[in-house]
Amino acid sequence: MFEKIATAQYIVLIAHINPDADSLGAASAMYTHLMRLEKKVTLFCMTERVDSRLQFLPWFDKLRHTFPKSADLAMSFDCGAYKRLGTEVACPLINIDHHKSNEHYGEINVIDITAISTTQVLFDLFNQENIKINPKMATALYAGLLDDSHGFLAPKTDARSFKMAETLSRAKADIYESAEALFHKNSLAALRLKGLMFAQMQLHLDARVVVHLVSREMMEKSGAREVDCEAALEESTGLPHVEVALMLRENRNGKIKGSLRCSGAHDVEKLAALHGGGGHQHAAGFEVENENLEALSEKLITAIQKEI
Ligand SMILES: [Mn+2]
Repeated sequence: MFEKIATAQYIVLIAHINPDADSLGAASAMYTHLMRLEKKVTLFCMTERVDSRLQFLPWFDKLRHTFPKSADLAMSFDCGAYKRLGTEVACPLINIDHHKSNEHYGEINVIDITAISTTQVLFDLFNQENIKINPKMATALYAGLLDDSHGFLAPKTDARSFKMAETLSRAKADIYESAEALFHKNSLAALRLKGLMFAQMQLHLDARVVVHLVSREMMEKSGAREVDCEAALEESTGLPHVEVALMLRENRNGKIKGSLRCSGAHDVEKLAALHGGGGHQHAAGFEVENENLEALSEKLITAIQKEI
């Protein structure tokens, strides 16, 4: 992989559509490394309205939304499926990821499904190559670790996660700013949406399944952004007895976005895959067309019932 980088002149770093701190953090850390190598680099993401909480990431202001035709190498970060790139990529592509469902669409695929975040895959690669991690890179790598481990609460959190956090802390990652941005700061709109979501939350199958249906009206009434919904979903998994949490949201494009969370031995990735989606065992998502919230919710509750 690093030989490929050495011979490339113009490299595009791709964060997935609706990027999170892991995807954009990994791309940001690589951006710093490539700038040091004096490469021409573009930080690319198809989504134009990127979650503003991610503004603390180094090079956030360098994000571009048009894929440069003249690039001779592309690298994707945290994109399990080719369609998550949001664009066609004609040049050679290096695919760096940690999703079990990764489609291996790259010319080179560096997939470590034991890693808690894509930034952990990249952290290991940097270490193997003795690449020095400066404070900017440390913050970007830490952000992905913190977000994908849900603040070191996810089941996959282990000694390797804390070892990486320690190394990045020593490398002067901005730990406080990452925590503030990703887990503490909240907009009024997001809090209002949460209120609406919890007021209308449904419990099914002896309260083992929690369902949130988020209409366009709720989004507009609260003024919240699509990304704000996930926080309420996460929180509802903390209820005693809840094993699976489902959220269905009407998107601006008329499609319905589904998000699933679960605990224990359950696997929501399988459920998401039934609807063309993907993710991880305990957190997965999908998007469907020509459905309505209630009917889709009933179908999913039946599917969940079979799994739990
Ligand atoms: Mn990830």
